[in-house]
Amino acid sequence: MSNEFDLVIRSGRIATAADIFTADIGISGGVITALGRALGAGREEIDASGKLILPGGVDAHCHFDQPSSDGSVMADDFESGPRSAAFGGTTTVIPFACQQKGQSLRAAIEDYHARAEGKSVIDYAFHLIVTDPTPQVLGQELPALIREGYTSFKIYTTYDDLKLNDRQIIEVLALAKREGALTMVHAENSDAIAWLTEALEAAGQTAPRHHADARPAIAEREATHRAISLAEIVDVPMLVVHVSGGEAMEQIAVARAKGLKVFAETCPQYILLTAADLDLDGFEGAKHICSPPPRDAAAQQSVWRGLANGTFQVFSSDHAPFAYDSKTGKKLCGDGASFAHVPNGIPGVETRLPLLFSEGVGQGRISLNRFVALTATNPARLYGLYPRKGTIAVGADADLAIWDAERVVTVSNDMLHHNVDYTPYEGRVVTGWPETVLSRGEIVIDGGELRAAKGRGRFLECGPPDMGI
Ligand code: DUC
Ligand code: ZN
Ligand code: ZN
Repeated sequence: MSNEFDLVIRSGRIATAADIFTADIGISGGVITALGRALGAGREEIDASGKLILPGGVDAHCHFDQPSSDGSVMADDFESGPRSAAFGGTTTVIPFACQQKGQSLRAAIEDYHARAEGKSVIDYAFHLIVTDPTPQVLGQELPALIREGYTSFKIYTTYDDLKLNDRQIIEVLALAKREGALTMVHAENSDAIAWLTEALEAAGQTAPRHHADARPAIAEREATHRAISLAEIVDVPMLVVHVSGGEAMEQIAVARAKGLKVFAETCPQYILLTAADLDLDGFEGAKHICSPPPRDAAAQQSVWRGLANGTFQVFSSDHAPFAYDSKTGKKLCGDGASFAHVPNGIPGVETRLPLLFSEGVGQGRISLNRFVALTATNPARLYGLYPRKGTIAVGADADLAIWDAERVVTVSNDMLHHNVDYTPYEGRVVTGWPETVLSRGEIVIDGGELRAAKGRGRFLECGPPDMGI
């Protein structure tokens, strides 16, 4: 008798955003074709009894091989970044294609496709970063790109080479409304940060820990409020990325209570780090310089509440990889340079899921269904990849992570697969780790070993955002 399936995964405990049940998964042609008990034979079979099977994670905020105007170089490209993601149970990444001011958006996306070509081990889409919304960009390029599958873009309210003014933000939001795209906003008040930075530097307060003083929660709150207000004027949904604590969350919660479609994302650094992690011996605190900065224990508690109560829909890594001991990384301007000249960002694409699983599900702060929603289903929906990605259902791509939910792992940089020379989570003990990871039915990670070929990952065109979550 011929095999009914290419692969059958037997008897795993399956969790989606809605359900938890034990079943076999039948896979053919890279797609889930059956869920049930005692399915027919597969050409290959995996016994997953005693294991947890989750949809492969969708990391909707990560940066790979993104050039910067300061000369810093990201440590991960489209080979090492997605590889590291896969080891951590993620099967889809959505990095950014960043327009440089003066550059056409079309040229930016072509550049990033060239950077990614033949490298990624898992599937990937792109968000755009719009830094120069010229009439040509707004009138022609962006509408065309949205129709071609780039249905979300990020805009900044800070960084001189990236930020938009309020008028430009309104124009971009209006375009998102016309074309049915989703705008992601980095919300921090640029002028307040510049003024604080100057004052701190004038007082000789340049150590890494002063990064947190230069970018206070109030600056994030103000810009979050402003971005929400501009979206309300235009009457369009939008998403606030990398929210760090209660101040900005209050703005989002009030807006949502009023019925506005404001979505929000947070990241591991805001539940696990605080500003104290920027205050390490010597220059070591530079390892934790990211924006917005991690805050304090109260902010962490607020973020946990927001993960549990629905203020946040998305939990992403914001993997922005700069090596610590490198002249193109954290030491770009030397060991001991002012915080203002340290590249912003921390690595985390591989640790995102195990950290939230252990600290969130394991510690009873969020349910397993909510974990799946935050890390896979919601980002797939918001960014137009659902139901192909982000769930376990008949017809979905067989993107799966088989977890040993009991496995105790001490995180160390040696065991990770990124190209960064540190992890912010060194020595942290977690319970639960993805051991076998499948992408479109192909085993990519097998018991902790990479099995798949570089470049097998495919580019994904995103459909319209599903904002009904
Ligand atoms: N914003 C990001 O989204 N990532 C890294 C740094 C930043 O400011
Ligand atoms: Zn940002
Ligand atoms: Zn980012």
